[in-house]
Order: sequence, then C-alpha cells, then structure tokens
Amino acid sequence: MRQPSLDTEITRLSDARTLAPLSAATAIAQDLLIALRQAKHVVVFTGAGVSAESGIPTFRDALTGLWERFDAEDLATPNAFRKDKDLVWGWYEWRRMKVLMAQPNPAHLAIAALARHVAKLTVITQNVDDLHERAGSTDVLHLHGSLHQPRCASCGQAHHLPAAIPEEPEGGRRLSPPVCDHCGGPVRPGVVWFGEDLPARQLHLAQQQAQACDLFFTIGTSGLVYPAAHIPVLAKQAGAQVVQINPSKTPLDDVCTWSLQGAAGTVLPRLMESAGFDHSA
Ligand code: BJW
Ligand code: ZN
Repeated sequence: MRQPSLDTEITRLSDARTLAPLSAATAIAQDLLIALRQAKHVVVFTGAGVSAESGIPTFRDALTGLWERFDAEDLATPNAFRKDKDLVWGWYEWRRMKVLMAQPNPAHLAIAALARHVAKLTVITQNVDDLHERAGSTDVLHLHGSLHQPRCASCGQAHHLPAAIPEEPEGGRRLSPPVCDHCGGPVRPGVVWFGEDLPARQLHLAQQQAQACDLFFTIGTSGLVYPAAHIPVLAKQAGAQVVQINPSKTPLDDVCTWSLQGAAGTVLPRLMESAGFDHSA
C-alpha cells in the first residue's frame, strides 16, 4: 500500500532510462534485498549526512552546511591554525560541544543493528563525531580523525580533555588551546585538515575492506573530498555492488547499482524492515 508521507524514491540506476522510480513504500528493489540478505561482507561508508538528523551540520548542504557560514580556509587547514590558534580551537570546541550534546539517530542505530545480520560489517566514516560508536558500532575506521582526540601540534602527544561538556556560544568564540603536558606546545583538534594526509593505517584498511566486500553502502556523503571519495570507486572496481543513500544526487551516482533517494534516518530503517532485519537497539 502507498504511504504518501514517504518521499523516498528508489531507482535501480541501470533501469533508470526505462523505468519510473519506484516509491519505497511500494517496493524496495527486490534484487537489492536479495543482495543484502546474501551479502557476506558489507561495508558502510558514511559522511556528514548520516549525522545531520542528530543535529550535526553537514559541510556543503545549501543553507545549513558549515561552509555556507564559515570559511574552510580560515578554520580547516594547518595554515589557519598557524595563523590564528584561538579562532580555530574555539570553533572546534563549539563543534565538539554540539556532538557531545547530540544523540545517535535511526541511521546510526540501523547501521549498528545491521552488523547483527551479516557475517561481516565494516564501518568507514569521514565523520569526526563518535555517533556510530555511541549507536553500538565497533571498530569504526575514522578517515578524517576525531573531535574527541586532540593532540599536541608540536610533538603529537595525545591530550586528554575534561569529561564535562564545554559551554560554547553558537559559532564558537576565540579560545586559547590547552598546552601539551609533555612539551608545552599548543594542542590542536585531532581532525584531518585540507592538505593533510589521512591516517595511513585507517586509509589502508578502508581501501582493503572496500576491495574485499560484496556490498558497499555510501551514505550521506557528497563524494567530493579525496582520497575518501575514491573508496566507493575501488569497491565497484573490485566487483562490489554499490548502494547510495542520499537525498541529493552526487558524483558517486555513476558507480551505484542502486540509489535510494532520501534521508538516511528514514531509508535505512525501512530497508532493514524490508529485508526482514530487526533494527531495534
Ligand atoms: C544526507 C542527509 C540525510 C544531508 N541523510 N544524507 C583536486 C582533486 C582531488 C583532490 C584535491 C584537489 N584539490 C585538493 C585536493 C585534496 C583535498 C580535496 O579533496 N579537496 C576537494 C574539496 C577538492 N583533500 C585533502 O586535502 C585531503 N588530504 C589529502 O588529499 O592529502 C594529500 C595532499 C597533500 C597536500 C596537498 C594536496 C593533497 C584531506 C581532506 C580532509 C577533509 N577534512 C574535512 C574537515 C574535517 C575536520 C572538520 O570536521 O572540520 O572533512 S572537510 C569535510 O569534508 C570533512 C568531511 O569529512 C569531508 C567530506 O564531507 P561529507 O561528509 O561528504 O559532507 P558534505 O557536507 O560534503 O555532504 C553531505 C552529504 O550528505 C550531501 O550529499 C547531502 O545531500 C547529504 N545529506 N542530509 C543522508 N539526512
Ligand atoms: Zn607536545
């Protein structure tokens, strides 16, 4: 039966020229459900869109994305930190506060639940929050670091932040970074800025897992930032079928077998239900 409230559309891209998109309420593509039920190794690759429904802003969405309001050049490069440490540290403390106040949403929970239904599931995220872990996913590969693991900018020693949630104004404020216990250098956010290498081990494992899986989900990412954006392509080239979940089109459309247009927090639970998988916490 049709449920008009669901605006999700599911299109098998190979059929897109000849078939109108099917409403998700009418039918989730049967061949996708079969692929999901039969998959031996599933990789879930996520971007900021997965945390959007937890109230964490994405980067590039029109009106709501961080880069609409803030200049990445001033905040998310090594040069920005060299130039104005207080501006950068204060902005990231505001971001960290937002994450600490947020809760995992149905998309994070469905991904964690999916691990109970497939022989092997690997989560690869570009996100710097810990919402996958708080939803119950384990061994998450973080390609762009973490807001929760700051380190010394001089000697690299990990810095432990107080457990309390910081109280920061909307958009952040100028705030001096803590100093390193070991060498007295400035502490920096533990994220990967533009022009910096991704953590080598995490990137290597992510590429390896992508090339070993049979079903690869790319969820809530614009697919614009490299080298992460190449990972779905590697999966496809190695023979995996690729599923995209995103309300918008992305450059990754071309590598996808199925594109599920909609919010991850709606589409993923529906997909789980259609496959007969329990997705309660
Ligand atoms: C929903 C939804 C819902 C909404 N449900 N979906 C030219 C060619 C190739 C590469 C380069 C190039 N020029 C420069 C580069 C390199 C550069 C790069 O890729 N730049 C591009 C922008 C062009 N890459 C790098 O610099 C990387 N390092 C590197 O390459 O090292 C080698 C090197 C060294 C020296 C010189 C050059 C190269 C490092 C990249 C680090 C990225 N860092 C950031 C910030 C992290 C810290 C922080 O949080 O502040 O990582 S940038 C930002 O983008 C963040 C994200 O992880 C990353 C990806 O964004 P994501 O997750 O895709 O978010 P959005 O906002 O883009 O998209 C959200 C999506 O969700 C949208 O599609 C929505 O539709 C969707 N959505 N709601 C499902 N409810
Ligand atoms: Zn140090």
